[in-house]
Amino acid sequence: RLSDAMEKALSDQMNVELFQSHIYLSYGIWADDQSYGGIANFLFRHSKEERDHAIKFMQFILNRGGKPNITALQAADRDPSSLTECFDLVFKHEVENTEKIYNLVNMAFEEKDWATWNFLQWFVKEQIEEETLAIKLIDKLKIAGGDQATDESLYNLDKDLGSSPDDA
Ligand code: OFO
Repeated sequence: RLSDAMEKALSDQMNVELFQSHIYLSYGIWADDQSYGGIANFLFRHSKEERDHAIKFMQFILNRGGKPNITALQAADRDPSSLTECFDLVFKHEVENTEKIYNLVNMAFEEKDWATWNFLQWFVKEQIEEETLAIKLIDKLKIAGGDQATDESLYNLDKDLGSSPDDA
């Protein structure tokens, strides 16, 4: 069974994942409103992934006899001022989340809670992929010309992100 401290920490992380989902949703709304329909689509897809992460935490806590607790969600950040800022913020949020996952791994290790430690390894791997993906986004935008990109290169980037699978 989970320790009380671990149950609370995993439940908190479930809420963090819901917040991540919230953030991607808000950036997606911003992008769509700026007429970047493809980028919005990418961000909306990712918002769903973050919700799935929350559900994984929820399910794990339930399976181990605990009870997760849904807390109030913090409001999403203000809108980004540019695509560059939007992608930089995506990266920043992922890095912060990685740190939270590492703290949990450390806690599982200290408690010798190997079931939780093993469960968290999926997230360790996932965070590597998500940070790589965020770096790729930043690079793609740089290649397109960053905030000085022409309409044509932004059009192509938008089209590319609208259809490419998240691990592309
Ligand atoms: Fe993008 O993070 Fe969930 O884990």
